[in-house]
Amino acid sequence: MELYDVKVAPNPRRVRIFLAEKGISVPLAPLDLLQGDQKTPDYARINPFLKAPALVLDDGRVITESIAICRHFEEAAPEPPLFGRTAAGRVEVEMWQRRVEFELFYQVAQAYRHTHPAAACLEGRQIADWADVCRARATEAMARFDAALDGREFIAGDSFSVADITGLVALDFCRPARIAIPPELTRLAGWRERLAARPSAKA
Ligand SMILES: N[C@@H](CCC(=O)N[C@@H](CS)C(=O)NCC(=O)O)C(=O)O
Repeated sequence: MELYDVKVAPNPRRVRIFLAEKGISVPLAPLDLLQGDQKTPDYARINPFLKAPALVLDDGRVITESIAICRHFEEAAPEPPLFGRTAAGRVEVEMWQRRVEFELFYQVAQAYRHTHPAAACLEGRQIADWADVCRARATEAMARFDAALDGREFIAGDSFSVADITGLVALDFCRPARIAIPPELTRLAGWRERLAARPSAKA
């Protein structure tokens, strides 16, 4: 088994944090996106969508998409459950995972990709106006997550989940995306601090 990984990129980090929470160790195959490792013919055979991470299993199957890779490890090692323990819990985690991914993480990533000089080689054409739209959407979403965190330790309820992992990665990526976290969103800031304090955050 081998996990194609990028040390500085947020999607591969989601998988590394997930693995750290599960206590699973997987050999990593590092890619350098700025050198174009994801666009080589060899990597295109692994992931035709030219993105990282990608997990190659011992039987040759390939899993891409961070959440699908996390799901693979959840099925292989159910404890601790990071996709919810009960039926209702799994529904709740799915809902929040998708909300965090599309309302926050995607917006932050797009703002980064359309403004940061280092991302020019990834995006081809950077559109500053689109980055502004995404920044505004990310900031609006932050206020909604802040409200949702009222009385909650974790975004999907009482237990840490994959939705929290996506949230931490998204909030940490605000820095290179040049998105400020509004200081009045104290519940959001507290959530981030709690997640960042977990040993897995260093993965
Ligand atoms: N939906 C995919 C997104 C993967 C993705 O966008 N990965 C980025 C790194 S965070 C990448 O490989 N970018 C390379 C490129 O855009 O050329 C997932 O969840 O894994």
